[in-house]
Amino acid sequence: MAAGRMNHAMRRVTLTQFLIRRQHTGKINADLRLLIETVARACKAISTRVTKGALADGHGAAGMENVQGEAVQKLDMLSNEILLEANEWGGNLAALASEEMEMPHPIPTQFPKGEYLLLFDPLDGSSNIDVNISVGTIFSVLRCPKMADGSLCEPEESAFLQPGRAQVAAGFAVYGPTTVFALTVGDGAHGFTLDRETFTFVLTHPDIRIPADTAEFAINVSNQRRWEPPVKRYIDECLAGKDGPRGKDFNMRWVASMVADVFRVLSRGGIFMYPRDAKNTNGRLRLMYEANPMGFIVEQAGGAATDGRTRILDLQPTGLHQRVAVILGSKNEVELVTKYHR
Ligand code: AFP
Repeated sequence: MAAGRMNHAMRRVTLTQFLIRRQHTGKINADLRLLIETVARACKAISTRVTKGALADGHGAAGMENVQGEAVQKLDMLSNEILLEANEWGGNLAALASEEMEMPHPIPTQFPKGEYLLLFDPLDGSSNIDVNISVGTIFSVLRCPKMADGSLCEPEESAFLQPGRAQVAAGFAVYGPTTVFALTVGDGAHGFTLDRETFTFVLTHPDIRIPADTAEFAINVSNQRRWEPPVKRYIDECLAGKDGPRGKDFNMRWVASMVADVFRVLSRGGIFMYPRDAKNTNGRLRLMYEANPMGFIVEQAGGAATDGRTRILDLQPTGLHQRVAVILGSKNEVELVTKYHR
């Protein structure tokens, strides 16, 4: 080995190298590789703005509401703009959809269109921005349906309403003490940490595996009085600890940023729950750009994701912004909660 050169095994793998390898093996094509790299580059730009915090004019409300009727944070809108501007000219998308936009965003006529549909929550966990708690970006990639003659269908809302199992790629960035980009293209789940010296994403969490069992649950307990019986039973048993039916003590975490809670589950196991309840009768989280991408990456890491009764990825969407109950993480725990629902 030439003096001073790291051997191949020691050299760090960048996101680009990771994606080029999968293009060479035919797992992904050039358009999908470009799409993922473009989303990752947009996440770096968002990370830079999030890290500036109150030093830039990024904090506080933007003085408007989004389709969910939620007060939009300035960073929400900025993150949405960053993702739109990064992705609309590449020639690989038929349209984009975002939590921040009621209808799909068509590709401007001056740009070529491609076969993919990109959906995202540009800044998830917005209520945590001003208090310096991790937030993130979640994305999902579908193929645009085609007509009988092979031409792309009009990329209106109905083109997006595909079950999560149709996703070709999904992932998220979590802007925390480090910025991590978690990704699946259908052959496992992998994490990349942003090296701020070279400003490149480096593979740090190859082939993530979620332990099938856990002693850690994540739920917003302030909703307890509104939960359905199966959820009440499951959490009560966790709280009963080693003297109860589970025979072991449980720990609790709730960051109120799905990206942070899910990355913890990917990293050390756990069960994350935002069930339907008397107030959130369809759950709080959005199916198309939160539950589906998270469900895909969690399943690819050996975990499970249901709405309490049905596999998330098998749900047939009826609306771009529809909400859904989410129970995901360590397979054996998710199966126990799902059994209680049955
Ligand atoms: P915001 O983006 O409005 O902060 O909501 C974040 C979120 O969609 C998800 O990231 C969290 O898991 C969940 O909502 C937190 O909900 P609660 O604030 O009800 O705990």
